Amino acid sequence: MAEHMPGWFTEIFQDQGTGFSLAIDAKVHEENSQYQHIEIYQTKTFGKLMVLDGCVMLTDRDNFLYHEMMTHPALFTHKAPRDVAIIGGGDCGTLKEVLKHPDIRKVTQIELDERVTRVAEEHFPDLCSSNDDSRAELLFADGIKWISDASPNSLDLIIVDSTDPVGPAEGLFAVDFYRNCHLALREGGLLVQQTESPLLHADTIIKNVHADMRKAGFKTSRTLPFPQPVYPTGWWSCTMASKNDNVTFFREADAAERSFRTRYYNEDIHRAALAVPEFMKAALK
Ligand code: AAT
Repeated sequence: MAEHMPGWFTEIFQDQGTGFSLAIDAKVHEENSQYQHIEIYQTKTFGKLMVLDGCVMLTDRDNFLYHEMMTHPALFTHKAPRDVAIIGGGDCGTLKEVLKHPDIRKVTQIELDERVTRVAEEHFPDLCSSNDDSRAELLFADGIKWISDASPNSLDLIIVDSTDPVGPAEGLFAVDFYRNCHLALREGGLLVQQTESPLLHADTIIKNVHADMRKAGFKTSRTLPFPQPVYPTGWWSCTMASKNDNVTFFREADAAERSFRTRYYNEDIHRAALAVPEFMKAALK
């Protein structure tokens, strides 16, 4: 949903009876790509804002919360991650966080819409600052198809940094997709996916994601909540599943001694994010 009051960008969540607004200075870019309507705004207090089909994707100010939680918990849960695939994530913020881990050998990003990446390169240069890393490969294709063609036992971690489960991202929230991920992962492999708002979606999307991941053969799964002020309810989640290990154990000492800077993630945040609120326990029973 577009602007309502002059000088403000507002996203209305019609079904939930809520909305989120940011004061803006100007719309600095707008285009219709082959796949979606892309807008960039200069906000007054959150830096730049990217909007796809009327839905907030990210801002300069708070994207570190999401991108750090989509990456570091999984990377410190896996015993020795080397080869990573990111599905979606065209703004390259997830890619940048993964590449902070020195032992990563290769990261393949499969984004549907090349224009998202090109626009991010121009307006979010900081997020794209690792795109030239020799370990990164940027592909522009449908992640659902890509994973169905991936070699078995070729990946340690798959990160699904996609839009909401409608349109092109719908098939990323499906048991067939998870089966293909399971096949592409090596022993000890992990899948992590953005899974919407715990408050709004525990009984629906999140519950189904767990059931479908288990159906596809994943042994354990856990939803980690984290704050994300610009997404509906301001409270978001990722769900992590393991091919054969317990996702609630992680390399705590390595997380504590990490060789790179983070702004949200640390070993205490990781431990805290593994705690399951009572209503989530009830929803996932
Ligand atoms: N890093 C936070 C931003 C995103 S954008 C998600 C990306 O997923 C978009 O660029 C979109 O083009 C891409 N995408 C959607 N479907 C597919 C697909 N099938 N294959 C590959 N890429 C895809 C996440 C925002 C979360 C929104 C929360 N409300």
